[in-house]
Amino acid sequence: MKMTMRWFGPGFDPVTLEKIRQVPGIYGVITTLYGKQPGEEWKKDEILDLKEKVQNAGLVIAGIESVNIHDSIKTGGKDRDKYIENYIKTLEALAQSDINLVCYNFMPVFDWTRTDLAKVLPDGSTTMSYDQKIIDNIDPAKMFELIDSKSDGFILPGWEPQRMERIKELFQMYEGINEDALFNNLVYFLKAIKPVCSQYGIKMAIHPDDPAWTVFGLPRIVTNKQQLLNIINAVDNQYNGITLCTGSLGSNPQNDIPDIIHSLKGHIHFAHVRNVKHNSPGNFEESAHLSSEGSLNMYSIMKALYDIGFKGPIRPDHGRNIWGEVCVPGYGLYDRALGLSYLSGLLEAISMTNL
Ligand code: DNO
Repeated sequence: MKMTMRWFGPGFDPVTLEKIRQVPGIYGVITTLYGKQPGEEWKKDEILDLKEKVQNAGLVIAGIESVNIHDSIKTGGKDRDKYIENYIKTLEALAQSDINLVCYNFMPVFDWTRTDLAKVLPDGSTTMSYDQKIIDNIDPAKMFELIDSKSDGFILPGWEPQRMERIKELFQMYEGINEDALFNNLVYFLKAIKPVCSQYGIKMAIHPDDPAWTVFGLPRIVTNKQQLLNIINAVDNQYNGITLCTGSLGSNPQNDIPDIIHSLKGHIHFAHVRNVKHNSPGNFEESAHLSSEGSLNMYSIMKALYDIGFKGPIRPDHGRNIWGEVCVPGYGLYDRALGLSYLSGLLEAISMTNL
């Protein structure tokens, strides 16, 4: 497995590449052109420029998170082919820059959703949390204001202000789109990009919906083992894979993550490994990575990844905010570095006892 950390890129991330480089065991970063809007084409020179910055810091780009999908593709809108064409050009430009892993999601309107970005924990650190009762009683536009007001001025992935200005219009686009329609639109997209992925060996890794259930009445199609298998089986090709995100899938206690890992063997292209603490049904928070701190058994998760022979990029995910760091919520250096070291330790112990 290749240990990586997410980096939002110059001008967006207060964590520098130089600092990431000093995390022991680090292989590379997972990054993106953060300023790009969904549907916009990425040019090769912009990608190469980003790549050079990463290489100059002694790291590599291990994958892109994310190339976001335009809502017209998700809703099967009349101009979806135009946006798919742009997506294909972007994939070509990435492959021609030797980048062949792309994480994306197919969540309607919002990316991941939290109701508090800075819940205070007993040790004085803060973390992101989710409470379904708040979602059930808030208008989505108000939800954005709440998130935005607590983001310390940083732009959160999927909650970009330009996008949220259009929230009413976005909700209208999804009127009449049920789970079947959303799924068919995903399959249409995957079939359309299949030739370019096959030609260049590009691995597409769909990210699970977070939380792993319906929010604001919007359809969700990536929340459990069966839905993940449906996606893999619909377009069976090596390029069509998943991002195994333990925190997203783990938001639902019904999801048995080691079982999902074994069932998806050969289709996991990328892994986000973090813990989550279930407080009550529909209420959870993002704990520190250790098994003892949350509800997931992190040893079993790492062991399952090891046992299926997963060799791809893996990264710690959302961390708590500790030691007064000023950072993108969930993406400070300190707690993620602790998480990475912990995951590396688990992996070292697992591989040594399996020699
Ligand atoms: C949250 C992330 C997601 C993820 C996208 C992938 O912090 O895990 O924003 O990057 O859903 O497209």
